[in-house]
Amino acid sequence: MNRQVLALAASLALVPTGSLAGDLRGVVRFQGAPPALAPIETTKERAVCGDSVPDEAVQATGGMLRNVVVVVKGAPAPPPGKGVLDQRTCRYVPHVQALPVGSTLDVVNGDPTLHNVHGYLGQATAFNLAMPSKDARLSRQLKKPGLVVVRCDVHAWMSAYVWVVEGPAGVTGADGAYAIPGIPPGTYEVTAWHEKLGERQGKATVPAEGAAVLDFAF
Ligand SMILES: [Cu+2]
Repeated sequence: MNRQVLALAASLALVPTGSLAGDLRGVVRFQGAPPALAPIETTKERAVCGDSVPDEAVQATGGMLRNVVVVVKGAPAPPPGKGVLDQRTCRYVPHVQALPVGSTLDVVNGDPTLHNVHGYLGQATAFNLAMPSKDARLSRQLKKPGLVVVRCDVHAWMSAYVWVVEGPAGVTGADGAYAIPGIPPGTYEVTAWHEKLGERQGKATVPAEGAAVLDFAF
């Protein structure tokens, strides 16, 4: 091997192989007294839906905010995966989720009644699925990035949010915490989104090993 080839081989050995990756984690706090949201009264099919469903718009317990979507901009998206959107007693479960672009969403009807699952990407219809029977299951590929707002054309109170993301993402749990693994080392802009409270921006430097911590407050 001549010198040039050796130098090339040495430089290639320094190229990250993708195995170097850190995590981003943190908590999202809710400042002030959380709003007392009254249950939403159902208006039909109470045998299936119950008399009311919880208002899930702002879920803050102990100062920690649930259902915030945290997205790392500029980092490669994880490979497409699979998400599930279930319908239980005329609610969507989960209420908020984030999936890499290209993922498949399995929509399940857990209720013995007709739900019409209507997903909007902006003003456009992303999917529109009539699901008349219990345990019906339909799959749709989420080909375009963006926020898909899901509504039921039968039960006006039903809503869910599916973020189709182009970067690594996580959603806060009831404890307000999120964790996003497998991010290549670097400095990134990070966005935190909440369905009612809007967006917050942050910046994080993810190490090659271990975790960066980035907290948000709404
Ligand atoms: Cu419905």
